[in-house]
Amino acid sequence: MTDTRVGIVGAGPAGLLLSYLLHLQGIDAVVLEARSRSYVEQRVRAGVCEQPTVDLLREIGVGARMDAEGMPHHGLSLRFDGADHRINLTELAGRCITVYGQQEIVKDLIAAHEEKDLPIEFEVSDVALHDLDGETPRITYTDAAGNAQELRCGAIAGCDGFHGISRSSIPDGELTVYERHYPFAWLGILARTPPSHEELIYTHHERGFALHSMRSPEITRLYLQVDPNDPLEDWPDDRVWSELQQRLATRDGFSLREGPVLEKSITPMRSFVVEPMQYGRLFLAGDAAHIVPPTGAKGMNLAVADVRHLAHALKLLLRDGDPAPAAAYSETCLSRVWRAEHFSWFMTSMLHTDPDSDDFGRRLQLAQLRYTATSRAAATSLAENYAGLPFEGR
Ligand code: RFL
Ligand code: PHB
Repeated sequence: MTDTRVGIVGAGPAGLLLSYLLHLQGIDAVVLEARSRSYVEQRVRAGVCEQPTVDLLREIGVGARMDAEGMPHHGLSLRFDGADHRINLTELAGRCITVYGQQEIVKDLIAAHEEKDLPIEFEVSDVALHDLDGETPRITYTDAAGNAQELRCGAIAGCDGFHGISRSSIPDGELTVYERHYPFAWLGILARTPPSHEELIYTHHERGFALHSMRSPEITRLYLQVDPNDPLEDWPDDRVWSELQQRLATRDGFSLREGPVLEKSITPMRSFVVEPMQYGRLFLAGDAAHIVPPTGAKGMNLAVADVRHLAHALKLLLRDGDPAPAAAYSETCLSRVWRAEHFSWFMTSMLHTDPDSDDFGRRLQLAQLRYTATSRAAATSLAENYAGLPFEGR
């Protein structure tokens, strides 16, 4: 049996950042991760960091590589009716986004742990949570060497993503689930070719949504709306490129660069929130508590906002004996979560082609797109949400 103040399940952005923030506040934590270090460092996911995320990473001293290699973008394009309509984020919202891969943030946080000798255990299994409603909850697990282990904690953070065990360790009847499924999925590719445009392009097309993004001056990231039942084998590279070419075409002859496909996967889209995000001394953060469809680029950014609150609340609970911020954790997080849920649903509904919609619905989408592109008020609303609303409180 080992003692730690906080046991953290999951070494994604939520778990790693929480552990580091706790360390900076003098609170011991141990991170337990089911996968290997190389797996979590290679997993291709988010690309867009909103301004408050960038500011926080800088403030805590893990932003050096992001500042050197990340790409600040001051605008984005909405592409519809065969033309681009630029939203100037910096002018409208006074802040911008930085394109920097989630796995690069994960690498930077793991390196920061290594430098300070902070514990992360990779390749653990059989993780189970116990005594959540008492003051010393426990985590049992099998370590990478196959030995049974037990961690006695002051609090547990469930940062183990949508498919983790933390949320389902909460007794039946304690949580309310709010969710919505969409009749489409995203097929994402990473291609070895320079981006074809200097900014992100969110495209609404009758054949379906498409997104042009990037990871570096040499690597392009592209997404296509596909049927959620499509097997990946139905999408050989030449079909992906042909579809991207058709959807991204403009009246003035946009040219999409093609190149070798380095990674390809299909992600279903859903909106999901549990309330409350805590039970006893277990606190859920990030995808373990909520999922947004990726169209608003909010999932990782929400995980960052959650753990920023959680680190502060746990410091007060465990170091200063003040239980109030921990008791209010869920309520504090949920107002930002629901704002992001709404924004992500809004972007998704405006930009995708809904197979269950009708001509009336399609006209409404175009009316919304044209309004967003031409009204400063509507564009400002998109810009301030997309670039990230300020963290409120602490
Ligand atoms: P993660 O990243 O899923 O990490 C959870 C970790 O927990 C581990 N785990 C366990 N460990 C121990 N025991 C168990 N029983 C465990 N079960 C699971 C897992 O191995 C994993 O390492 O959750 P976290 O930290 O909450 O982070 C959330 C983000 O990963 C997610 O919200 C974003 O990737 C969403 N997202 C985007 N977010 C943005 O902010 N901006 C974007 O541009 C953006 N683009 C995206 C996205 C997600 C996408 N996909 C693939 C879902 C684009 C895509 C295509
Ligand atoms: C990405 O670059 O992976 C990306 C960009 C914007 C999104 C989602 C994902 O909305």
